[in-house]
Amino acid sequence: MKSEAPLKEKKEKKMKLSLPAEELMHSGNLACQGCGAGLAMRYVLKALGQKTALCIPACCWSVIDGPFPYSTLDVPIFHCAFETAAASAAGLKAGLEMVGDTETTVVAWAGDGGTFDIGIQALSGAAERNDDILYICYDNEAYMNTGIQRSSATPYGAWTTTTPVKHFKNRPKKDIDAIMAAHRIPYQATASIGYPEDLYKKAKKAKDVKGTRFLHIYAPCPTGWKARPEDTVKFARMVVQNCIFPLYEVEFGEKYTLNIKPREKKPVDEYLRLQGRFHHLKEDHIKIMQEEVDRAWERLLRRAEAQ
Ligand SMILES: Cc1ncc(C[n+]2csc(CCOP(=O)(O)OP(=O)(O)O)c2C)c(N)n1
Ligand code: SF4
Ligand SMILES: [Mg+2]
Repeated sequence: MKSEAPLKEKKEKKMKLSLPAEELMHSGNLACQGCGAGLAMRYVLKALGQKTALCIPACCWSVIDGPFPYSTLDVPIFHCAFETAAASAAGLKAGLEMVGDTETTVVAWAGDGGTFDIGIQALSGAAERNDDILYICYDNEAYMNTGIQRSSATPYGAWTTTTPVKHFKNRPKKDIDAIMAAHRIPYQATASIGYPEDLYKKAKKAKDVKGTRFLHIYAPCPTGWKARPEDTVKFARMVVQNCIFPLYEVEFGEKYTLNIKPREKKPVDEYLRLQGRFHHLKEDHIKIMQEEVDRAWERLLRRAEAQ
């Protein structure tokens, strides 16, 4: 019995996050059980605070928020057309400045489909002009809101309704972070809902930078991944430990900082095994995925260590 008390204490200590208690996102929202996108918004708003305005294009989040006049968020939202998140945010920021508001953080909040594919032209334009916006992509690796279609963020091997098992996706995920780095914007980072403190820190840092900032947040979707809702946070930690989704920052497209270097790099197998979208994969496919992850990880290490 003696050893149980310290063990319990240790467990509770481990679970305690150092994020502010104030919530700008409330219960009663329409996210599915275990939705990573919900957690992403909750953590980001803790960092950005009340003086925030969101531009949200068509995506799960335009539904999660609730039907007008209800809203789960305590900040204003402009629901914009799918391809216009960055342009709408840039316009909103310019408009606010015209009326003397220089403080509000204007955020374009879009899914991977709205970022990697459909909104990439507006995003590239805003980044090239260095418009003063914070662009946040919550990445659930498919077009979820319309029923799980493949996007260019969908990883190799994944099942979606447009990449059925016999024709699973045979192209790798697009490297949006490299594309953004090529724009030499002042600040960009990857983050995961499995590491809330790291995510919070990056959102806070991004808030205070002037110019275009880009946050790419890994946000599992149990519904679209055919996975258990209770595994959402587990996946979001696994991808950092197996280097599928490393956490790093880039300043001006040049200075790479690696935030978490796993002590022991885990293989990708277990992560794949827990998700129905990968159940059809054979050993050879997993080998291809592992090799791709290894190559990308080595590339990132070289960039970060070259500083
Ligand atoms: C121009 C246009 N094309 C297609 C749609 C239909 N549509 C609405 S949401 C959505 C999926 C969005 O996917 P993503 O950006 O990844 O966000 P998620 O739903 O995964 O959160 C699609 C295809 C639309 N609203 N407008
Ligand atoms: S479909 Fe996925 S991303 Fe959309 S609300 Fe449900 S869990 Fe969240
Ligand atoms: Mg998506």
